Amino acid sequence: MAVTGSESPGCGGEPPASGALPASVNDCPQGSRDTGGRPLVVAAIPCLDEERFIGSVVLAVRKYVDRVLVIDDGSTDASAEIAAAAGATVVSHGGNRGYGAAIRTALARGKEQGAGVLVVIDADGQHDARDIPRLVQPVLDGEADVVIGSRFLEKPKGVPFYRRMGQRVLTAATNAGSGRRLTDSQSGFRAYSARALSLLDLTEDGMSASSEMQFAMAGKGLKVAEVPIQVSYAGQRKRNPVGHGVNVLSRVLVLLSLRQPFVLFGIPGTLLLIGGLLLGLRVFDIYGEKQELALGTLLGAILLCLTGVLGLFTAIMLQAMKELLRGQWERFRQSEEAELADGGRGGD
Ligand SMILES: Nc1nc2c(ncn2[C@@H]2O[C@H](COP(=O)(O)OP(=O)(O)OP(=O)(O)O)[C@@H](O)[C@H]2O)c(=O)[nH]1
Ligand SMILES: [Mg+2]
Repeated sequence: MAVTGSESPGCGGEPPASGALPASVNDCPQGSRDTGGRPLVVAAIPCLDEERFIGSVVLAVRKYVDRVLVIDDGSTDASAEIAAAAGATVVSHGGNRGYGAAIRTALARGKEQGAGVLVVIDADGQHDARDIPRLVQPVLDGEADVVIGSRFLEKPKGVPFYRRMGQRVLTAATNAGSGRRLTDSQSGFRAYSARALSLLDLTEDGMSASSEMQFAMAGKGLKVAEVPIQVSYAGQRKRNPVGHGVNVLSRVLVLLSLRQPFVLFGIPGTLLLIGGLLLGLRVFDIYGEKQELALGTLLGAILLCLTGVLGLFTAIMLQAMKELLRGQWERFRQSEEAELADGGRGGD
C-alpha cells in the first residue's frame, strides 16, 4: 500500500474559530494543522476514478477538518494526482479492492493517526462538505459514536423516485437484520468517534459495507445518531441501480445468515419441523377415524419435516462456519494491519 502527499503537523495551530470545530485550513499547504489539544478531525474520501470532482471535494472538505486522506482504489484516471495536488494524503491500494476495503483502510488510518473524529465523505461531489460540522458535533459532544448523514430524515429534494424506493428496501432489510432502526442505511457520509474506530470490525469488500457497518454497530453497542443531509444527483449515475440493489440485498442476507444463523434458519426450521410433526399426528388421527391413509396430509407432513430438518442442519453448519471464519478473519486482519503499517512507514 503506497502513500503519497504529506501531512504537515504543526501547520497553522491556532484554536478553532468557532465552537469545537476546526478553523479553515486553507492556509495550510497539506491540509494539516496542530489541533492545540482539541480532538483531531480527519476526513477520509474513498475514491475510484473521480478526476472530475476529487480536487474540488478535497478543497471543500479541508475547510472543516485537520487532515484529508483520499483512499484511492486503483483509479485509472488522474484522481490520485489531483487529490494530492489539492492537499490530501493519498493512500493507494494499488488495485481495485472495493468500497468496503477502502472504508476499512479509512478506519484503520484514522485510528493510526489518533483521530478524535473520522469523517467519511464521497469523492463524487454528491455530499455537501458544509454539512461536516453538523456530523462531527455529536461525536465531539460525546453523544454518538457514529453519526450518519441521512438523506431521508427530512423530505429528500431531488432524489430520484427509483432511488428512494431502492434505498427504502435496502434500509428495511438492514434494519430487520441488525435490529437497529435507521432511516438511511446506505449513506456514505458519516462521522466516527475514536471508540468506533477501535471497535468496528468489517469484512465486506464491496458496497454492502454500509449495511455491514449497521450490523457491527449494533453488535458492539455503539451509540448511533442521524443528522439530515441533502444530496445532489445532478451528475451521471455510475452504477446500474438494480444490479447494485440486488447485490447489496443478497450480501445483507449472507451477512445475516452468517451472523445470526439460528434467526434466519434455526427458528424457521424448528417451526417447520413442529408443523410437520403435528401434521404427521393428524395423519394418525385420520387413520384412526376412517381407516384410510391421508396421502396428501402425509406428503405435506414429510415435506415440512424435511424442510425443517434442512433449516436446522443449515443453521448448525453456518454456526460452525462462523466459528471457523472468526479465526481466519482475525489472521487476515492482522496481515492487513501489518501491510498498512508497512505502507505508513514507507510513505508518510
Ligand atoms: N476506494 C474505492 N472507492 C470507491 C469504490 N467504488 C466507489 N467508490 C467511491 O465511493 C463513493 C461512492 O460510490 P458511488 O459509485 O458514487 O456510489 P453511489 O453514490 O451509491 O452511486 P451514484 O449515485 O451512482 O453516485 C465515491 O466517492 C466513489 O468514488 C471502490 O471500489 N473503491
Ligand atoms: Mg455517488
